[in-house]
Amino acid sequence: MILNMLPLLFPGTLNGINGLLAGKGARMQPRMQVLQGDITTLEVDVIVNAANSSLLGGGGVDGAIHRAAGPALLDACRQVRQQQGECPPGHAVITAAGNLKAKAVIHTVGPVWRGGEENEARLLEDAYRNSLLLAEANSYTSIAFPAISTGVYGYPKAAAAEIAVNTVAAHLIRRPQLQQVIFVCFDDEMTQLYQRLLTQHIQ
Ligand code: AR6
Repeated sequence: MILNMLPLLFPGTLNGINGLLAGKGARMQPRMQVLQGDITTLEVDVIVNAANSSLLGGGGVDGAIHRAAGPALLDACRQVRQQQGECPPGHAVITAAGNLKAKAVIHTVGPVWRGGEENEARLLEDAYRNSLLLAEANSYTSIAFPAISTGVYGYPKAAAAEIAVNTVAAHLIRRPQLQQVIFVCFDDEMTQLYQRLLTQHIQ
């Protein structure tokens, strides 16, 4: 269940405003939004899974997505594994979504936090960017992200949120296809971090 909806503008610069709004005139909507709740309940084209390289499930949001999607999702992940092997950090793959309301699941692997000197920031950016590109390549227009790497993988929350917002904003300004990108936060702390980041960019 979505606990709280906090749509926020993130124009960045004046030139960026048109790049970060969907629709025209009075109907313009922010293309980036923050929601607090369970990502598995969302009715968007794509939900992103914070997976591990095996693609065969795990705990956290990965476990929740597999539970909600049912065994068809694991079967689909196994097929991807057979075809292309493990998914390295920063990469992304797409599958059908089983019983979820979403049409597809993009499984991306964030970096394990090892103190910040092991290319973690670049890998986290890659995870967001490759997920966006894969959604576009499959003609989808809406996508929801969890806060990749900020649970079991231990990435500091504030730094991860900044990378998430900056990477998505830079992408959307250049590319018109994705009309809605939702950052789904599971707890109050993460929600406030995203809210603050988006609000700062409005000023
Ligand atoms: N909806 C939205 N966000 C959620 C949900 C949910 N249902 N459940 C948890 N979160 P994590 P990681 C948030 O640990 O750090 C798995 O075992 C959570 O509060 O799921 O990338 C994989 O198989 C946190 O902010 O992912 C990998 O082995 C965020 O999702 C490993 O964990 C990510 O936490 C990946 O670790």
